[in-house]
Amino acid sequence: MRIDVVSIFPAYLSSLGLSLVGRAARTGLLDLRVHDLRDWTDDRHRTVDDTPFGGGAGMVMRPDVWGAALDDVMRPGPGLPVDAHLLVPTPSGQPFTQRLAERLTDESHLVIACGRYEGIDARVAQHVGAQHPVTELSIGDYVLNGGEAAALVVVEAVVRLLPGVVGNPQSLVEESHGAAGLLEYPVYTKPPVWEGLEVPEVLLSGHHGRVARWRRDQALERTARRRPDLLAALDVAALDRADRAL
Ligand code: 6GU
Repeated sequence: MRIDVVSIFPAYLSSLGLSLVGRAARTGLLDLRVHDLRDWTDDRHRTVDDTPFGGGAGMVMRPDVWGAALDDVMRPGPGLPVDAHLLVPTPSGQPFTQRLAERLTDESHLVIACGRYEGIDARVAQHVGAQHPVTELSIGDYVLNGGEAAALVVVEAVVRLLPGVVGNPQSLVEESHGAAGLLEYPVYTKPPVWEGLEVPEVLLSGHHGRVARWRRDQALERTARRRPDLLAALDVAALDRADRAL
């Protein structure tokens, strides 16, 4: 997969060179490139924003600069995948979920446009949308200063799902927001007593059936307490079938 990120703070994205994403890039599973939006300006001050039509506070990012940047970065070329998909992180986007991350793993080329200030002139998404899929997405119901932190989130969530990136694919199966739709159960390691706190007895029992039943109950209880919205969205018949299998 190829991923291009465009930002006025390319250094913000330098952590993508670390850990699992960095290794995926070094081993060739991922072709990751970060660009400075100001490389597409043509004035001495390298201006990327201007005042909003209609008035109001703050500044809006200029369509001409973003248009030039995205026309270049999204253009199919030698060795470049044909259809790039543009992602625009914004608090007014559709929710970024595990399901969306899974769908994005089917893309061969993602381009992430990180806006700042009050956002990017709306015509940029229209212009790119005439040639490419465009998804405006939000990573949660809170406001950030720009799309960079969201771009880090999206890249990590998508890249860890690519074949060969996570060492043990089984660790992708049981996690929170997996297919079961439940939060993950609590986990423990040695020592069995720490600071007077004991690991639940069932986990030391060696009884796989009881362990599986306990974990399932914990996942259900956690989900009910912390995310009743997730529990309400689950298919009751599917829940029952999964329970009877234990
Ligand atoms: Cl994706 N971008 C910005 N700027 N703020 C956000 C966000 C994204 N998601 C939540 N808040």
